[in-house]
Amino acid sequence: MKLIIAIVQDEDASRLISELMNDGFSVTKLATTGGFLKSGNTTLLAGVEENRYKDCLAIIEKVCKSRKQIATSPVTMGGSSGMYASYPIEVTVGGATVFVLTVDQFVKY
Ligand code: 2BA
Repeated sequence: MKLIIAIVQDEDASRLISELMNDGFSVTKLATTGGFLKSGNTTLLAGVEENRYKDCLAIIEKVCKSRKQIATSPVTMGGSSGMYASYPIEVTVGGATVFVLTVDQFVKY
């Protein structure tokens, strides 16, 4: 069995959950926050059988789109002056950041 951890954008989460569930996958949704943008994203957990995890990955790849976002980056001015200025930077977020872990044991009580 594999545990798929997929970090996706909020905009893609509902459709992704629907498509995964329609295909028979069990999913848990977590509300998470990206460390860099400090804005909300969604992390999905899916425990899937070894012979099906590639189908799960294919759905994630199909549904999750990459998008450009503008982030504000703080930069220090003049080293010891202690002054800060912000400038906008464009980052491409997603489609999805996915970790695939091998599960040692899966039990339900
Ligand atoms: P954030 O950390 O908010 O990152 C959002 C996007 O900002 C990233 O998109 C990337 O394009 C950019 N970014 C992140 N760190 C950066 C840095 N130090 N310098 C410049 N740009 C940077 P994605 O790579 O698609 O990541 C989307 C979200 O997936 C991340 O949100 C984070 O929540 C998660 N993530 C990505 N890689 C991860 C990893 N190795 N471990 C854990 N979570 C990860």
